[in-house]
Amino acid sequence: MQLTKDMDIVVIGLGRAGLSTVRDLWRQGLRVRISDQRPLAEIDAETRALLDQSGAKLETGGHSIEFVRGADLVVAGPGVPLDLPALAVVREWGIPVCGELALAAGRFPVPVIAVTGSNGKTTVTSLIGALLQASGRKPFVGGNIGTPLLDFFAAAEQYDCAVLELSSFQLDLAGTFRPNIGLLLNITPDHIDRHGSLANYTKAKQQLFRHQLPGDIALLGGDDPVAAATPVNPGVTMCRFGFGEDCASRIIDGQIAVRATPSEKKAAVYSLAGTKLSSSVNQLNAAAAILAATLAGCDADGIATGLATFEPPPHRMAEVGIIDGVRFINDSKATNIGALAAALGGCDAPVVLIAGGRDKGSDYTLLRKVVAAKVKHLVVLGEAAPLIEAALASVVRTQAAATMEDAVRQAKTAAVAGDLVLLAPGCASFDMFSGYEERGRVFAECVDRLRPTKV
Ligand code: UMA
Ligand code: ADP
Repeated sequence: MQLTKDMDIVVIGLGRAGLSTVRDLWRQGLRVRISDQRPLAEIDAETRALLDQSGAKLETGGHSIEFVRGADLVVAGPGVPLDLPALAVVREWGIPVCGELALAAGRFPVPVIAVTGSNGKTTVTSLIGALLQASGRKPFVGGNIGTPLLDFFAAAEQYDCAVLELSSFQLDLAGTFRPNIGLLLNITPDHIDRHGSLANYTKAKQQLFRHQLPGDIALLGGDDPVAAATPVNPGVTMCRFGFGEDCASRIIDGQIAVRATPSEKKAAVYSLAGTKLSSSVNQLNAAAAILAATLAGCDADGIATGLATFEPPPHRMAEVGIIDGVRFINDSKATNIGALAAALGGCDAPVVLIAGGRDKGSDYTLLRKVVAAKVKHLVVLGEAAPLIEAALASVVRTQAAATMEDAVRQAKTAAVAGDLVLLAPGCASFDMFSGYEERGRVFAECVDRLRPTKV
């Protein structure tokens, strides 16, 4: 996006991404005004001091139409809803609205690998980073995973490639951003409350490939019908990964066989035995990441080393204890029904499931089949409890819990030796916790308290 020094730019939302955006614009010598819905007192002291020093105009406690008047460009943070009244007016006035990806478009001096999908983004993004690093490369790893993507430009000289995790929120306002290698892992319903429909959510995800040019690469999840059928631009190389025969990166008996080009006679084969990537969803994630790393130029030794040493991010199908023969699994990051279904699909023992939290407009009846097949008892928790109970009580014995402590105790009572107690909420955590990390931590603490005390 072409920016000029005389432009009046308004940034809406001063979170991690918003602050990184402001810094990026300042580095380019541009003037910025900032609007945040939080009252001034809730903005941390360091940020306030920085803003004071800069003399930037700041609006707090909401977004007024007056404040955006006269802007030449409005940059919205990823968490800012697009139907915000101030943004609607801005659009009516013909002022362009963009996000951080649009500001990054065309500026990366290194190859960009970008990962999106409903589930597996963080695991695949961090795994690609690990494979590149083990191959002697210097990747920037950022985006939705935590480090804002515009931070890249604060130290661009340190990196020889960028690996970005991208959310549908970011892709909604991506401008002409294009990755050299784009990965779409899967599409299952999520964030319907924000996007309005599954069709809009799907469109946002597929936006990843919209501006790719001949020579770029699109990698698609082969086992997900929507991802696999995503159209790509003429001249873009498309490969799939998954279990199917047509996959360039194919899972066969827990091993990944990769043919970077169809003409390659012999596949490179990577075993996941002895790695922390052996679960069925992580086999898929490994197939995606290995393919991306191979196409980015990593050699087999580097990839094998990266796989062997990779530590998956926490709160994803992590065993937190075995008590009286019952295994307790923390999958607090399962914040949508696709992740919940995938978690259940990979369970090899009867499951006592703890689910619920803040609803995101999900249709829980889609879980009936997998719940009927895998779950012997369901404990529902949080704001979505009545919705989940209404959708699933006809296929499984269901009980409501008021707190995580209650939920864990009820689950333990319903389980016998050999069963799994699985926390896979299928919902956001913000009704009861600060985030999925706190929810997972509290779950593990409650499990710990079930252990017999030593005398
Ligand atoms: N705000 C407003 N007006 C609004 C809404 C929010 O002013 O209408 C302000 C809030 O007061 C707050 C700030 O915006 O000051 C919050 O900004 P944000 O919600 O855009 O979040 P950031 O802190 O900037 O974090 C964002 C991503 N958050 C979201 O997309 C919601 C982080 O992803 C990302 O790690 C971070 O940028 C760095 O790139 C988190 C996330 O939950 C993990 N992502 C969603 C997901 O994974 O499902 C998409
Ligand atoms: P994201 O960043 O997309 O949220 P994560 O790697 O953080 O993805 O995993 C989120 C949730 O999705 C976890 O519950 C995890 O067990 C599950 N998951 C991970 N990979 C996949 C996959 N390929 N397909 C379905 N679910 C997955």
